[in-house]
Amino acid sequence: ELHYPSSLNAAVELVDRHVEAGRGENVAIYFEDKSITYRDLQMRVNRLGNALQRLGVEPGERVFVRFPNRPEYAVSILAVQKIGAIPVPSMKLLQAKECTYVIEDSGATVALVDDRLLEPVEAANETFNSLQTIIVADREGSTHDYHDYDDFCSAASSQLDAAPTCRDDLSMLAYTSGTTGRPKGTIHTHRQMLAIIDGYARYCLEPTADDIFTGNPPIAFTFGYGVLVAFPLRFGASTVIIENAEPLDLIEIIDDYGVTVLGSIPTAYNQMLNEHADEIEAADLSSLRLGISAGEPLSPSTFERVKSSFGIELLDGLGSTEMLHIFVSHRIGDDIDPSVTGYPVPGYECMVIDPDTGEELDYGEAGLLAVRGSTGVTYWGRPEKQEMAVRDGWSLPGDVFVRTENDQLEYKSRRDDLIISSGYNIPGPEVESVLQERDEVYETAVVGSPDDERGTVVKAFVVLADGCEPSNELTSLLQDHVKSQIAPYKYPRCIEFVSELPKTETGKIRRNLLRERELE
Ligand code: 3SK
Repeated sequence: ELHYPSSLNAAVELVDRHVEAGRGENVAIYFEDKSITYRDLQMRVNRLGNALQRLGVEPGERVFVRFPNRPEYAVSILAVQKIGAIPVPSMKLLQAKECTYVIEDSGATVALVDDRLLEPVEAANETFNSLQTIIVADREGSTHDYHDYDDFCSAASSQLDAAPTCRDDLSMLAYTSGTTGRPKGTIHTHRQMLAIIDGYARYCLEPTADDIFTGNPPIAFTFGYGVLVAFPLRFGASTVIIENAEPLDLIEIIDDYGVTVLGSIPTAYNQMLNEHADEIEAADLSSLRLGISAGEPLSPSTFERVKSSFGIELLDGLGSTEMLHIFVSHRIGDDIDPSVTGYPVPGYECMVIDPDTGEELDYGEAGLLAVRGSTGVTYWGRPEKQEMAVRDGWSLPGDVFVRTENDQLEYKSRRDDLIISSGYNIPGPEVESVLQERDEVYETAVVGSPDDERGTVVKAFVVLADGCEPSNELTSLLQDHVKSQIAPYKYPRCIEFVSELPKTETGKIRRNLLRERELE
């Protein structure tokens, strides 16, 4: 169990501690051609924190934060935390309707926004007028009547004492990406912000101050916040933040900066492998010591291909916005079996339970994962969701798992992605992972589709790799491949070739949309 003093502020632990310890001149953030040291970062955080306090922002007040991946994102979150207020990170692709919902639901009174992402915030404010102040970082010299981020900060002092926050005070209100239905606000305390680092990152990644992190998940996604901001800063390491990073940019950045830890989602690893094999071959990637994959299940074939092309093992992580970060993973140095996700991270316990009775199931039996430990699901103002998500102190993230004989956890599917066909329980992602083994398959999503005879059949949506054309022969070949690799009743009776799959901004496949389409 992790212990923290009752007086605790996450921003102080991530930034000020390094300056106090004489590490102020070390680089915290690389961005474009700039190197931001820990001392620079502290001054930026302090200026913004002072400016917000001067504006009247009080501890506990919510501040909506909306940037692409840029240093302002990290500075804004840390400054809001340092004054005891609560950042509400926004994904950059949220449109007016979603911004309106999040701003209204969170009760945010102030917004810190990049000018290119301003429009939906203005539209939201026309509807509710709940934001008293909007502060805009001008990147394209646009004209507007709001506070200018740079002027707002530069007029303020670079000395700031942190608010006297306690470990259980709220320090982030993060919204789920809404794969199913409306996004839900999830709350996290200063203690939890540090516990994900001191549990997962410290033990599974073994970071040091010499590490250089990079990746392309949005900082608004708690996975990205951890990998690109919280983890490197906690260990006095550096992070390379890249705006709108394409998979090719990641390869170049690893080579240019000597990146040691890469964090991304399976789709981006597959894109690097499928579209940039030559660039991977030509680049010097020898600095990399490990990769983290989360957001979607990692297929064993992607694990193996990354191992042979990049020379690193990917640590697959099961996490969620509700739980703040990863709570099941392997550790660096484990003898990794890529068909399982790993062990509960230090600080967590997991059980696999019968969804109806809540009884713990035996090894080898598929059931709902229940988890408790350093973080847990707490929704912001959604008592009906809260009641379903937590049972007797155990959080139920909604994933179906099997516990193996050596106590590892093997992912089967999301509870909603379990297909019940002719009395069989078929995890859609398991079929996806087998289809993915074929070179013809670029990406796939497997869902249940209504069928007069069987009630539901397994249906695969397949995006083909470049140069492959849909045909009946290819359909049979893919079906036969599945039959030869797993129980034949799991094979997709129906395959539809599509040009792309619907995804959330965090890269999660929106299987619910595909399911709904099948029901129409
Ligand atoms: O949603 C996820 O998949 C996730 C994974 C790791 C860390 C954080 C999150 C939200």
